[in-house]
Amino acid sequence: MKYSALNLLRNGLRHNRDWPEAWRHPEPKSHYDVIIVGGGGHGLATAYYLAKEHGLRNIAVLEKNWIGGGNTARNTTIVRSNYLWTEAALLYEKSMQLWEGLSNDLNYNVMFSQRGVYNLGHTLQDMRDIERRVSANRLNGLDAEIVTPDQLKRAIPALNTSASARYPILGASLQRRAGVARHDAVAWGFARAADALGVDIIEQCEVTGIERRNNKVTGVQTSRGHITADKVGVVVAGHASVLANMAGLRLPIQSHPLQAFVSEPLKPVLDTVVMSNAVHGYVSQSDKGELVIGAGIDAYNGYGQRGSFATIEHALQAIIELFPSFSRLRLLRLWGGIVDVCPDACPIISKTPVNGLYFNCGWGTGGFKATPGSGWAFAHTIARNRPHELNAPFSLDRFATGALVDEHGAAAVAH
Ligand code: FAD
Ligand code: PYC
Repeated sequence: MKYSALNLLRNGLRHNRDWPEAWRHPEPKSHYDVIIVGGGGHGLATAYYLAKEHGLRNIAVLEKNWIGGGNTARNTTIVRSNYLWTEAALLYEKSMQLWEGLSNDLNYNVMFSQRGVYNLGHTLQDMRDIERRVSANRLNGLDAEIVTPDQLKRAIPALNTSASARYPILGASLQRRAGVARHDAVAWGFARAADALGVDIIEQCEVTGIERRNNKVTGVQTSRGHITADKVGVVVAGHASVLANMAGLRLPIQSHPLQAFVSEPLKPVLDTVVMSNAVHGYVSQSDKGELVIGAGIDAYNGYGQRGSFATIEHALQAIIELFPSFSRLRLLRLWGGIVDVCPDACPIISKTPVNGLYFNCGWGTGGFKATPGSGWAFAHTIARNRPHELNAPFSLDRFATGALVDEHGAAAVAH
């Protein structure tokens, strides 16, 4: 580890005075080889791997607000790779492997904590699905196991494993390498590392148009002027359809609000992540002590970063069903983000019918875990103008050929 406790102490005593900027704030140049639209984790990771793995240097990330202010900072930080189908499992597992070395690679502590993720089963059908997914995961070389209610009770004492519960717990899948990471740190770490490789990170710069000539991208219009580019990669999560529209494209995506909330902080009570599709809620405990809770998307489409109270009530019922003692806690705050959902609950990492224009979107409720892998695969696709074998199944043409990868089950609670 390259972190220095002495440095931390020195800066703490100086009240952070004289800290250098973590990344520069350059004026936009008139031309870039590659423009990445969207300064969330995925966009920043793409720029970082374009520079690091493909040697490109003349790159800009254009962000309409501040970096990491979108879903990157609004998610509940669950990282896992236990998807059902080989195509998805290998993509998310690539990401998991990058997570495992990310703090060292970026020289920035992203606080990746492999505390395990449990997916509970409450019915015989749940248990059949769990057995199928655990077997498929193992065949793909992923760590996955099935645990019994007794094992659950020992591992998670606060969980209600009583056989007389309204939805008794029959067992669970467990991925031990799964866990959580500090979301802001992921954005800041990628930003600092990309900047160090010469990437221009330009905040407060909204892309308002995508320019094309003879079916080839030529640049973008922005709130800070016109910028030309040889290639443009769009990674704007919930706003992918808006950007696609600027280029005359239509994506098979629906945008929905997804909410989450935290309780007041309490002493350590839950040292893992618990998710349940059946009662429809999930919970973990943050380093600050807050319980981090969420559930499904709000069913309607919209771009407002808030949702309905009915969804919150439903999620809390689920959590109190699982952890009755949590009923004594107060909620501290709640928020929403806009997620972009594809018909098969899988992402799009793809070239488009416009030459030099690429889209990375459709991660729906589950893209945080994919941040490094998504950036890595998208960088390959942009640099080589063809997908890597890991993301080839997630090209746009699957919606024409019908080769969908249905991950509604493994995409889990939030869908
Ligand atoms: P963002 O961080 O949203 O980045 C996109 C950026 O594009 C934004 O900063 C936005 O301002 C910018 N942008 C948009 N339009 C323009 C424009 N015209 N010009 C310039 N910039 C623009 N995933 C998990 O794996 N695990 C979880 O536990 C999890 N929990 C979630 C909980 C909630 C409540 C939410 C909302 C999402 C959750 N997700 C989770 C999903 C995850 O957050 C997203 O899939 C992921 O963060 C998307 O990453 P991103 O970098 O593309 O998005
Ligand atoms: O994909 O694991 C996930 C997830 C949990 C909460 C939202 N998404």
